Amino acid sequence: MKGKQMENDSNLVNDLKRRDALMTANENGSTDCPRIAVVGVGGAGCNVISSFSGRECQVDTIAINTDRKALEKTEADKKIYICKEVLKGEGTRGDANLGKKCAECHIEEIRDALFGYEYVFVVAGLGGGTGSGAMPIVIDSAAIGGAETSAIAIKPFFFEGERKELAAKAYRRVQAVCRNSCLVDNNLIMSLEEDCDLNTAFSKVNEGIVDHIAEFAKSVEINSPRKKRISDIKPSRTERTGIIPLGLLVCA
Ligand SMILES: Nc1nc2c(ncn2[C@@H]2O[C@H](COP(=O)(O)OP(=O)(O)OP(=O)(O)O)[C@@H](O)[C@H]2O)c(=O)[nH]1
Ligand SMILES: [Mg+2]
Repeated sequence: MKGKQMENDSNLVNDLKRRDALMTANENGSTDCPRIAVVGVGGAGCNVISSFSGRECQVDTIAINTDRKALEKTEADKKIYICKEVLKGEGTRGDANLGKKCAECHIEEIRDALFGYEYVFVVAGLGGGTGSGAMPIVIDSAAIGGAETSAIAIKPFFFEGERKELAAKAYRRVQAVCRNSCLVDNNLIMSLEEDCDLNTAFSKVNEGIVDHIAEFAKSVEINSPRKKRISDIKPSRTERTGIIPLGLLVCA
């Protein structure tokens, strides 16, 4: 009981420290505009984050992974390696419990990175271990820091076997912590694009996600300081330009 009390006290002290840091930032005038972060979790999430590189988009990108090499290759404003105490840097090899444990071990680092954002998008591929296990923890951390959160979860291909069931379970855990969640189905790209190899399919889906978030960031910039809601931008299904609109890839 005493231990629990000490843990609560220490969480409170950390929250107060974060709030102080945020107020100092505000006094310096550095957070005038609503701040948006996009967090990629696991391999697919980090690939989406790299796809922001070179795009005119007013967001901070944060990559979180248990796979050291994949994280090194990711292009992001901030990287959080969540494997130090639990694994050896090679990912979880499909174990969502390990993915969850890794995120919990680094919860303070994740909360600090997400504190003070108005909007946080969390993106991950489901069916593996890191994204499936860590995504709900990351969403929760962003919400604790005061952000409105949106989850963009990627559903694996039909041919990926048991990953489909793991992904379905993981998505239920995501929905339990995030009202604004959508499931982007990798399979749908195959019905829209003929002769699409795996890497092309991945990058088209990833670009669709980047476009969707960029559209939101732009509308926040235009409407600022009037408060926008993430739920105002439903993935659109109508237009079809060079890149596939996210709405065409979202399943129920
Ligand atoms: N759209 C898209 N989907 C991807 C990409 N990479 C992987 N996926 C999908 O995401 C699912 C999860 O894979 P990863 O993200 O690599 O898994 P992880 O979260 O890193 O998990 P572990 O490596 O097992 O710890 C896969 O089954 C693929 O269907 C990508 O770049 N784009
Ligand atoms: Mg991985």
